Amino acid sequence: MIKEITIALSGNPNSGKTTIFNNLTGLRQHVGNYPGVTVEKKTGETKYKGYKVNVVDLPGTYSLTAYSLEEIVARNFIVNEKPDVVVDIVDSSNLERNLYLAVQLMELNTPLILAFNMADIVKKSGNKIDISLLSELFGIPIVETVGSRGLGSNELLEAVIKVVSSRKEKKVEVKYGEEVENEIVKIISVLKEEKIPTFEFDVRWIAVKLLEQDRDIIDTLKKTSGPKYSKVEEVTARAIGHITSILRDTPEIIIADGRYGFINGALREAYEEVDQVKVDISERIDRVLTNRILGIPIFALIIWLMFQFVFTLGKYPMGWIELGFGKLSVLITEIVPQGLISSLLVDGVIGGVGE
Ligand SMILES: Nc1nc2c(ncn2[C@@H]2O[C@H](COP(=O)(O)OP(=O)(O)OP(=O)(O)O)[C@@H](O)[C@H]2O)c(=O)[nH]1
Ligand SMILES: [Mg+2]
Repeated sequence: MIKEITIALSGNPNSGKTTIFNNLTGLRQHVGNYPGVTVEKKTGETKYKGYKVNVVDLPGTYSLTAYSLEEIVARNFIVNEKPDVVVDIVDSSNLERNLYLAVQLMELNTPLILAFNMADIVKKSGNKIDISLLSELFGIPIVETVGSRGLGSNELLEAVIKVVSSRKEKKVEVKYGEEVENEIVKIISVLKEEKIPTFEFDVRWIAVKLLEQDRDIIDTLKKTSGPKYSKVEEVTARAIGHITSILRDTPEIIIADGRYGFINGALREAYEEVDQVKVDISERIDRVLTNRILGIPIFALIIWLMFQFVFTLGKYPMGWIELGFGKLSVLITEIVPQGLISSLLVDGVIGGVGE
C-alpha cells in the first residue's frame, strides 16, 4: 500500500515557497481556493521512496497573528487539516525576520522542518550559519536549499520522511519571563477549569493568543463556549492589566520581544556575520573590475602590466642564469679533458639548457 503524506509549505512572502513547490511537484499541480475564502490554494504531488507526498503551498506570511486573511488561512490550515509536516521556507539570507514565523510555527506544536533557502546568497555574503547547532537550539531539523537551482529537494523529502516516521516529540518552548509565564499558567488553569474547548490548538498557545488579544481566537472561543467564556475573559483582562502595569508594555509587545529574544539568543551562538566593511570594499572592487564598459580595457591593462613586469624584471635573473652557465662551461672545460664528453656537456647540455 502506498503511504500518503501531506506537507504544507509556509514561509514569508518571497522566501521561495513557490519555487520549491514547483521543484517538488514538477507540473503535477492544481490551483484552487481555500474553502470559504478567495485566497489561492495551490496543491500538487510527488512520489518519493514509496510515499505519495501531497504538497500544499500556503499563503506567504510574516506572522501567525490574526491581522490578515493570509495569516488566518495559513494557521487554520495547519491546525484543522493537520498536515503531517509543515515545511517552513526560510530566506536564510534574512534570518532574524524569517525565523519569527518559524518560532510561531514551533509554538503551534506542529511537526516542523525548516528549509534554509537562498543558501547561495548566504554563501556569497560570507556569513556563517552553524546549521546543526541552530537545529539543536530550535529542536527542529534544518535543510539547506537553493530553490532557484533546484538544490536540496531530495534532502527536504528525506527529512520529511524522517520526521513522519520518527514522530519524536522534542519540544523547545519559548519562555516569556516570569511575569508573563505566571499569567499564562493562570489562563491555562481557567481554560481547563471551565472546560473551554481548545479544539486542536495547544492550550498554552491559546493562552498566549489570549494575552496577545488575538481577535480570531477570542471570537471562536466566545462562540463555542458561550457564558463560560466570561470567566476566561475576566482572568485574561486581569492578566493583561497586571503585565502592562508591571512591565509598562502590552503583553502583545512583550511576547513579540520574547520571540525575538529567543531568536537572537540562538543566532548569537550559531550565526556569524562577516565584517561588512570588508564585503563592501571587495564588492566595490568587483563592481569596477566586472563593469560592462571598463571591464575589458582593465583586463587588457592588467595583462599588459604582467608582460611588462615579466620582461623587465625577468632581465635580471636571465642575466644571472647566463652568467652562471658561462662559468659552469668554463669550469667543465677545465676539469673534463677535451673530447666527446666535454663537448656533449658544454655544447649540448649546458648550451641547450642555458640558451
Ligand atoms: N538566489 C536565490 N533566489 C531564489 C532562491 N529560491 C527562490 N529564489 C528566487 O526568489 C524569488 C521569489 O521566489 P518565489 O518562489 O516566488 O517566492 P514565494 O515565497 O513563492 O513568494 P510569494 O508567493 O510572493 O510569497 C524568485 O525570483 C526566485 O527565483 C534561492 O535559493 N536563491
Ligand atoms: Mg508564491
